[in-house]
Amino acid sequence: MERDNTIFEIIEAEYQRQLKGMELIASENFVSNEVMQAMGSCLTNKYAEGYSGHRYYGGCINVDKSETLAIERVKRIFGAEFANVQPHSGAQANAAVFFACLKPGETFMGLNLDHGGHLSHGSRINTSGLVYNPVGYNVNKETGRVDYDEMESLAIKNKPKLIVGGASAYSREWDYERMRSIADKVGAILMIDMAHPAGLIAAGLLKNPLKYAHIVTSTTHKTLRGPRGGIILMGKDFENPFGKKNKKGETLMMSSVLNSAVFPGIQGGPLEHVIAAKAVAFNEILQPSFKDYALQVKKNASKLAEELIKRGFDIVSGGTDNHCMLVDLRNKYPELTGKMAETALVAADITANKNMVPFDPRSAFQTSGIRLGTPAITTRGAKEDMMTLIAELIEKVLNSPEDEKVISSVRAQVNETMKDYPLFAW
Ligand code: DSN
Repeated sequence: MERDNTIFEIIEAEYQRQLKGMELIASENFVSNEVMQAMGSCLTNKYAEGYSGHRYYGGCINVDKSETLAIERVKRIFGAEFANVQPHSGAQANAAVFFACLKPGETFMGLNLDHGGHLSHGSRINTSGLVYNPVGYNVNKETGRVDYDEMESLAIKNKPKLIVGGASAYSREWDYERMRSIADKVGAILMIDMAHPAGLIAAGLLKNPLKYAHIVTSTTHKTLRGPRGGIILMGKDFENPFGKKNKKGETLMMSSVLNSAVFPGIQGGPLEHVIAAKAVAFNEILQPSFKDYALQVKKNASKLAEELIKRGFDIVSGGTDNHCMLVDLRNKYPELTGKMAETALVAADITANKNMVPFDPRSAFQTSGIRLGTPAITTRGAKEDMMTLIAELIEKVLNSPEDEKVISSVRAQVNETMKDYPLFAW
């Protein structure tokens, strides 16, 4: 059979795009060669429905070992008593927790999408918002931070069975302790989706939600710098409070309810090649160099926010505690939408995404903001000095978003600069 050049040419073009550009999408990163090799391995050929030692297929001796290793390593990283490494993505991990904790129509709470929340936390166009009954909480208009007083009064009023914390576009630390006390007050399960800051949590630079939440979910490909996928963790296992029992009439532990919710609840065969790649990434996270990396991600984000503020940009909440920030463009460029900004920046090989800002008068397709993050550019070896350059280049492009000459000169500078930075520098 002839080589499928068409697709490999597309892959090569994408590789060149990643190599030449400045990657500022807050949820992206670059994996190591070993993570890539595990993902592109023969493990993709194997069916392994079930869990290690209890599979529905023969020949699982090797994938049993690699899945067990992934579980042991991720438990060590976060101090977890339980881990499920099979979710195909963060949204699948969340869907499994919802399936385990809620019946159709039951109420849960999550941060509203247009205040930084995630589609799978109750958007009306996602199963979370279609099958269950979401009640959204918000950030405070003045501070740009989660309004825990509003969360508490909404919880008392709506009696949710599940309260979800975590976000897609939120640059501040969470008050997990307060959330747990709200959840306990109304008898709800507390689930934290730490997908965005998980790498900084792994490095001990942000609070560990496993100490406060009943259940924690994450992706593995953002700040954790692993393959695209999801995980579910618990700091401590507990008897499920929903009265779910096994055939002998014994109350099931939550770990067992969660495992069944992932498989056979919402997924079939696990992606064992991706699970092996998760194990490789978890081993990288356990090395001392990961802490240096995570610290640099945080320093770079603070520096980028500071440099943008110096140039008159508004950052929602006035700064960042983690790897990302939301830039509200309305003050500096009243006519410029997030969509226009994204298009102009991408044309200059600076990749970022448009994002709604809290209380945004524009739609999700236009938006008034852009979201920036430093995980990927830091993997390439960027330090604080590059953040000053990035802020300068962003301002230059957004001052003249339709000026081809400006855009091509910035693009040339970006491409020249990135020649000295490999995709994976750590
Ligand atoms: N789409 C991801 C993000 O960009 O934050 C979340 O799943």
